[in-house]
Amino acid sequence: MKLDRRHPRYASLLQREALVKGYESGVTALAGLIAHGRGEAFDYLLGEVTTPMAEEAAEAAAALLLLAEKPVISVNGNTAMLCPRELVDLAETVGAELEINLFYRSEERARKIAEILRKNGAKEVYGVAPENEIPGIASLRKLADRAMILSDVVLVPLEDGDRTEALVKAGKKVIAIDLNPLSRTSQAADITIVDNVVRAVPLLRTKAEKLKGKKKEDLTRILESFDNRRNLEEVTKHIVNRFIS
Ligand code: PTJ
Repeated sequence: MKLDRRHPRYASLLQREALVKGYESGVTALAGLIAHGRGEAFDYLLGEVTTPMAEEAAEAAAALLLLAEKPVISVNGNTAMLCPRELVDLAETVGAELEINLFYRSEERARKIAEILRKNGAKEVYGVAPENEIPGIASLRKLADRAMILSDVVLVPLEDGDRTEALVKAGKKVIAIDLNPLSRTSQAADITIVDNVVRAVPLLRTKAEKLKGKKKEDLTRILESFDNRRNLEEVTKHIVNRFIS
């Protein structure tokens, strides 16, 4: 179907179309479409814009990624369709590895996602045939490649609570991107950017570009002044206020 740019929900329709295409080509899980619908509902409540709270969280996240020694960006079937180029560009800006991690894992899906990332400029992609495990995860999300095992900071866009909690337990700093401020992932992460991945990933890169020349002490100061709990409370209040006003 040809989408009309003047349609008031053009951006949203584009995302839906990308995910439907992803499902038809075996990249996105069927449940990924449902997960996106839940995300859309929260995005609607946020006004489909990046809030000042998300800006603040993205700045802290960019500082953390730049301070990291071995950062990793986790990629699944939704993000591979929604923002592949942006993920690759962000990885390059902050010196992170890209690792595929799937809830509905099959090697074929992982290979297709790796192919998409490579087409978008990734030189190395981890997670196609992972041989290690992160303890404490009931699903196949437990599988981890070398990059994830060695990582100190992990960016998890569209994650489930189990793995977020397990990664924190394994001593990693976790940055989540999740439109639902109440999800277990949002609550368990060290930094949560409550925003749509299609806006949050490029925003993170812009913030990282701006902070790249800063001294370690300045980055640490940005990080230490960020309070995830307070940020999540402010986002939740923002949603409630939009509802009642
Ligand atoms: O590709 P796979 O096999 O790893 O499967 C991926 C899904 C998405 C099915 C899997 O990760 C899953 O079940 O996710 P959940 O537990 O439904 O969580 C998805 C979370 O992401 C929810 O809190 C949604 O609100 C949020 N979300 C959905 N779409 C977006 C989003 N957050 C940011 N941007 C989005 N576009």
